Amino acid sequence: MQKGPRGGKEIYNRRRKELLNKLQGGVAIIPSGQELIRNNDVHYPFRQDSCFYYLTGFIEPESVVILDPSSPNPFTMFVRERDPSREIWDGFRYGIEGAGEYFGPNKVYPISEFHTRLPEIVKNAEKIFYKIGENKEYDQSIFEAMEKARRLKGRSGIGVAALVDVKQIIGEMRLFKTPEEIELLRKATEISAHGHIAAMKVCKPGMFEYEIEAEVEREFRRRGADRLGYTSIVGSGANATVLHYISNSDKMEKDQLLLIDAGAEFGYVTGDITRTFPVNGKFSASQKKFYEAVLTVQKDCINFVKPGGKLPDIHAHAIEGLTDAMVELGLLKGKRKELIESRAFFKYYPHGTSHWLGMDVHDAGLYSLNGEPRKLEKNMCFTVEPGLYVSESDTEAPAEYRGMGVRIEDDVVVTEKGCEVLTKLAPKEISELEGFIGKSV
Ligand SMILES: [Mn+2]
Repeated sequence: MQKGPRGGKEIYNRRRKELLNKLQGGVAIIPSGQELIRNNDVHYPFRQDSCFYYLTGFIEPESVVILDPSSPNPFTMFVRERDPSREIWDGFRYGIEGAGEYFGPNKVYPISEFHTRLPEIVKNAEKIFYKIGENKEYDQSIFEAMEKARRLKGRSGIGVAALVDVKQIIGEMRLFKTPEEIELLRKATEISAHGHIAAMKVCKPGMFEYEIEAEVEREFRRRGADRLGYTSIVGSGANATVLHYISNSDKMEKDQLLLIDAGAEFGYVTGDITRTFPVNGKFSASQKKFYEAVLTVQKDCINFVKPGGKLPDIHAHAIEGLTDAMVELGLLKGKRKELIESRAFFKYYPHGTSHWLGMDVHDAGLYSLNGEPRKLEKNMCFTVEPGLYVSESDTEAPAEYRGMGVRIEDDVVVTEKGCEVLTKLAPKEISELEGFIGKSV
């Protein structure tokens, strides 16, 4: 086993230094992710909390990081102690010594001492940087420690410290990707694209959605993905119109479209790709018309990405294009402007066009600054994912489009003049798709 944080200590050291500079007058308390019981003595697979990982590269649960810029020991870790009997079952732990040796803290304590040491940690802080609501036990300890610190100040009249959401501050750091983060994103999105290609190749009428799901995820793992970035959506026919369809349990019929929204996580960053294609490998005339409308809009939106642009402008662009398509396809009647003002388009395009992407599929970072949508800057990473969905029961829609759902999603990173499409390996042109589908041998 390779010891220490992935990519070496330096990356995490740099991130902590940057955060420490933003914590003047305060102390940050950042707990690890929590192990969750699924049933009885079985846990859900553990994945480290993204902010905690971002600052440490440490992947064990039951840990806390303290960052205190006013202390001679600005970086403290609380971790699990080594436990040979538990390690037989659960595997290696770094313990106090290992965490100290490999992760670079100034001080390390056993996690069992966290609650008793906390009042001392927060005693002089004017601000506590913490994320409330993720762990009730820590919430309680921190409130109690803050109250205790106030009481220790006697009749001074000084109130409790201010509580600041540390995730917002770390989120702003995470929003701007460094070269090594972009490299990881390239890898995660490349693996993700290969998963989609693998699915296209084996797809045949009569297969079940879960077989496609298995194929996508097999390819992810085969190529070294750590896990999924989110639960895979594999929806054929009208299931594609259910935005978060994850049961993936139906049999796929020859005249249906199949929508796959799946992304691989690699090195704690994830891809997020959606592709839609005909189960039998050949677009029918109506499928083609419907699909091409979304594809044209999607490509236009990508061309629209550049520094200084804004996500709401890209979304507005998608809405305009898709509303025109809705009229063209006979889904709506009227003028573009009115259909947008009345939000009539929302019936067929009920979601946003983009979200930040990174360690989390819906990544951290503010969308607005001072009440205004923020400008795109170099090294921001996000998705472009317009779609069009017609409910099966929509008797107002032309019969040929009922139960049809198409979404096309790519991941982009903003460059000097435009953007790099990280997911370009995943086919989306009709001719390309038709060349791949069902061509496994
Ligand atoms: Mn997405």
